[in-house]
Amino acid sequence: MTMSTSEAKESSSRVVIHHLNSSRSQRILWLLEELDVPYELRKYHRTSTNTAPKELLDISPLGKAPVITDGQVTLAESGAIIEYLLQKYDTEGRFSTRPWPESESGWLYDLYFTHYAEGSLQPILVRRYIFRSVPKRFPIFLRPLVGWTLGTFDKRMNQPDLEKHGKMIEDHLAKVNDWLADGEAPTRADFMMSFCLETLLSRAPDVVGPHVRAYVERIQQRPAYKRAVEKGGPYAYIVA
Ligand SMILES: N[C@@H](CCC(=O)N[C@@H](CS)C(=O)NCC(=O)O)C(=O)O
Repeated sequence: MTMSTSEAKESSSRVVIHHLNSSRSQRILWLLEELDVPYELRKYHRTSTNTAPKELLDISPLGKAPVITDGQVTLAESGAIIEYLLQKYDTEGRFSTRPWPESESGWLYDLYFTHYAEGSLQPILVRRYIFRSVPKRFPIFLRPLVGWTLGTFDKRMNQPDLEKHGKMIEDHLAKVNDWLADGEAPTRADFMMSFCLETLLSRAPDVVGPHVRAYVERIQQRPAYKRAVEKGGPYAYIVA
């Protein structure tokens, strides 16, 4: 799956991003545009059931997006990809926080939100998506019953969680400058959280406060982000 860092640094490769429409790989496209490194974009389209096409299984064993290749490196998992690209290509540290303990709070915010994105927030959003989409897979006469049952679970399980998460992120964004780590440029936490907050806006707009909305708009207004959308193709989570 991977190779050693020294081998990776030595290879004079070109990054290939395997991009699935309206997916987490938008994060990676945005980062690549910000980094301004040459890359090759390979596009994949979701199937009629919204899953990834089988071709992605030829790239990595789980068949999910995003995946990158860079010389002999093949790497999946958006958090890992973001760390890898920053480590290798952000040589001036434009998208890094100052390290601990020089910048105690920014570093900790960056650490926290980087892991929180896929570890805590996105699973609830996926759960909500599943609860809402599963009824459509049932025979038409069963849909109202399944829809009502899952809707009840969604209200009891997901809604209270989403309200707490929405408030926590809103409170955080209200006290920092433009970016989660309180710096002047986005950091890995912002690249990770971008997709989560775009999907939060789409799936739970009632829990989204004004700072979160402004933050998503700020991301989507960035020239690099706009280029990423232009190149990546239609993206379901544009708000700005
Ligand atoms: N935690 C992984 C999640 C990867 C993932 O589930 N990707 C979705 C796209 S947002 C996917 O490939 N879905 C299609 C499928 O499951 O078939 C990451 O952050 O990269």
